[in-house]
Amino acid sequence: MQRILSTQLSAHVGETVHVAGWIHRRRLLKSVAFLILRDATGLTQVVVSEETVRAQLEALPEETTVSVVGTVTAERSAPGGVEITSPVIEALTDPAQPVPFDLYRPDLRASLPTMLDHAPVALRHPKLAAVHRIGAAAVGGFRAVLEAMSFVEIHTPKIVGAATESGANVFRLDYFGRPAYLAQSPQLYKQIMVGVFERVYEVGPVFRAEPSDTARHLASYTSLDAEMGFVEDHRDVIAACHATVAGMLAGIRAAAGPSLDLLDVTMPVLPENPVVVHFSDVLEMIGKATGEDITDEPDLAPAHERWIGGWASREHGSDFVFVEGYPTAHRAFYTHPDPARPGHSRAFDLIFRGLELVSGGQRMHRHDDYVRTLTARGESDLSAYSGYLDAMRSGMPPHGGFAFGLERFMARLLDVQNIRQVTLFPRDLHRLAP
Ligand code: AMO
Repeated sequence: MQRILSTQLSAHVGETVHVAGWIHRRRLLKSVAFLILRDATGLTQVVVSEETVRAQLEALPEETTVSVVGTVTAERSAPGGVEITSPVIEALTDPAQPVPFDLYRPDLRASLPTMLDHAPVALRHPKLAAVHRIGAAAVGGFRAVLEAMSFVEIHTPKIVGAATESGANVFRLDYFGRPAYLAQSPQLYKQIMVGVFERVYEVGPVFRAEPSDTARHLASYTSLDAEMGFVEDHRDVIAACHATVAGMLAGIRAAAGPSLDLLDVTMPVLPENPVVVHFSDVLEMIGKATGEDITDEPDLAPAHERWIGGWASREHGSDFVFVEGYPTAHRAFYTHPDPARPGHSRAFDLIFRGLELVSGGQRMHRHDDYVRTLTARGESDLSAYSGYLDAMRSGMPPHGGFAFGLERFMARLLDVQNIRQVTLFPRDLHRLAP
């Protein structure tokens, strides 16, 4: 008999059906026992009255997978208004090993380390699973909106010959006797691919050897990258990034409604037009508001990001604010300087509820500018950049792009303290398993 899912049961009242899933909870009362069965779509109540079936159920702990054949019966108090009666139960595995938490409680009561140590089972909790359903919907929205804007999806190498972001946090590895690195970003390849498709995007893992333990850094995270050609300046890139955020939020609303309800998520406010403020103006505003002298800061500290996030919310009713014009010296080598403001660049960050979510900007596109910049930054051997520099020598249009950290996005969206709470299997200074 073909298996059906818990959400399909109500269409089969009076029929004999086959369901299967995990034992979410057993309630062994005196006269009757209940088996709450969990599948990917929800819960099914199974009523056990017969002695031998009850004895069988008593020996099957929570999380054991079982198959049940029984009759669908209307019952108003059961999940979905139906339950299964007269069941025949078959265990599909050995009885499950106990875990240090109850998955049937509305919230998983365990510390973060316990949850992460037991992630393969903890992730089955409906609220934890909902986090990753929302993440999947966000990525679906990212893909859909970029496809609609004629971006082409690419897949670039994750083992590379050059550091792209900064030499400091790169994982080195032995590549058949030669030095190589785990890709810190698809930056160089996505730029090269603008020369092929004009507009490209990528969803993939990137690697950062983050030397410190913070609540917002992972050693491996999911980067949502885009890059586009023939831009006027970084403002075109900001417009595309803004549209992408809107697409991600729309994707989540369309595909993850029940998960948003389960987690009681307050969806962020994204105004129709992006809120954009210059880096120098941010420092000036913070200086005025706090009395701090921060006019020479090369970057925004986390406290400054929180401040500007609060400002955007108060002044513009927006959960998002773009900061443009970061000092060139503090950005990656490919950053396009702002010809109108010496020392400042056409790079931007997008701050979401007070945390940096996106970096992006216009890139340089002339070969000689790259050689000069890389040399000035102390790169004596440019051979590691040879393919990239070849592209720059062969007619690259003015271009720019941006990258989101998916886990950062999820952390702010769901308002959690630690990025690990929204990461499937976090990798950090201490954690390599599970
Ligand atoms: P950047 O290094 O700023 O820029 O990274 C882009 C975004 O990725 C996220 N992020 C991280 N998330 C979790 N753990 C980390 N260790 C971590 N590091 C970064 C942040 C950040 O805003 N090539 C450029 C992007 C571009 O210009 O297109 C880049 O990688 O959300």
